[in-house]
Amino acid sequence: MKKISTFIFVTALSAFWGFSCESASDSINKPDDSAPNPTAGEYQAVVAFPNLTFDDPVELTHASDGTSKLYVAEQRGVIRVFDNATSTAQANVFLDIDSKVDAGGEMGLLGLAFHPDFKNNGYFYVNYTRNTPTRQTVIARFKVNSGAQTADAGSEKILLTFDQPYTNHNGGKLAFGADGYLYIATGDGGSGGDPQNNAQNRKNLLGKILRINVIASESGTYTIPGDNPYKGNSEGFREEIYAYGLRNPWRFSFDHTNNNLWVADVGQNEVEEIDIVTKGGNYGWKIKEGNRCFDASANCNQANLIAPVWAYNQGTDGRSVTGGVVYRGTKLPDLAGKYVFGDYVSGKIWSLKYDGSKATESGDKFSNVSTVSAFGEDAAKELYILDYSAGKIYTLQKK
Ligand SMILES: [Ca+2]
Ligand SMILES: [Ca+2]
Repeated sequence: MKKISTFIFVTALSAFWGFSCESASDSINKPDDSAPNPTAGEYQAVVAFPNLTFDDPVELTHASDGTSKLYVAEQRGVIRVFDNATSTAQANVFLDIDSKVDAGGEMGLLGLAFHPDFKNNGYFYVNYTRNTPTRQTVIARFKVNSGAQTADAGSEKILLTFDQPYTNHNGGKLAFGADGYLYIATGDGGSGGDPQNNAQNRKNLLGKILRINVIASESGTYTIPGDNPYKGNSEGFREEIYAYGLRNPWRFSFDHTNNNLWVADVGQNEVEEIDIVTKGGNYGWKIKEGNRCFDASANCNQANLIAPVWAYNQGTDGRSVTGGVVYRGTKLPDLAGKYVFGDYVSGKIWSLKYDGSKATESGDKFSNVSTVSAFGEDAAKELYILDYSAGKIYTLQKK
């Protein structure tokens, strides 16, 4: 077991960050059609599966296949599967690619997404940092064995690879949108301050949200969706790009009700931010960090940059945002339509209301979860919180 130091993870995830330069919020966000202004409540985090402990969990998801199974991705390169019940006694190994994954700091198995038709085709997709060659991100597809209890580690089809100039800022989340396309978060390549200016450079895949159309056949390839913003461009921009100007998008999710794409982008020296990402959008890094110019002495042309819907300064609230989900479950009606997220360093959890252009704090109170690495959902859209260091999965209860 390759235990990864929390310190390294924190340092890497939250390396540096900035704040000032007020800019008008972009108006292209779709209005939220959630329930009207739910009241604030008080919630406590409780361990959802007392008998289960995971090794550096970074993702929890399900396969939309009519079963009650949940899957947790462990950073070392293992996916475990278990029955979604409080009393579940064990989580079996579903896929083990530990031997090809370089896990440490922010590298490792970082994303897992099941094909929307997984029930019939058995395909799922992962994002991992491989060890040969070193510092290379891999987006790959695997297939379940018959019976669907385990995956076939030999079934790998690599869709896409790209080099990582530095070990940190690898993004890593994968998810299918309601459009059926696979969305992929990438970091700016790493180091601090994006020295290669990758996030603003549309000729590479770093510091982006990518969107591809996976081919669910034996070939395991992908095509570019017809309305990707740079499809067919003559400027040499990568056609996989959906949006750009991101530093280290650490977890994104879609609002099930209106498909808004919520992205948490980890700050550099001062500001953590939440974005609602739209096609072709430029989210500012490294011209801006959050709402302020990152390096005011450098060019800070904010034309066409989309401001975050919400941001917070580094300090007591934390210094490394972890993106969450817009709650659409039924057990906690007071949270309906609110975006629940956290900070890895402080363990603080918040909820935001969104009016279509701007998010505001809901006023809900939550107990902290230390080292919150990700939020997940089950088939009923109930919410889970992953504690990286303790390896525990939490859910929320109203006090
Ligand atoms: Ca990197
Ligand atoms: Ca930004």
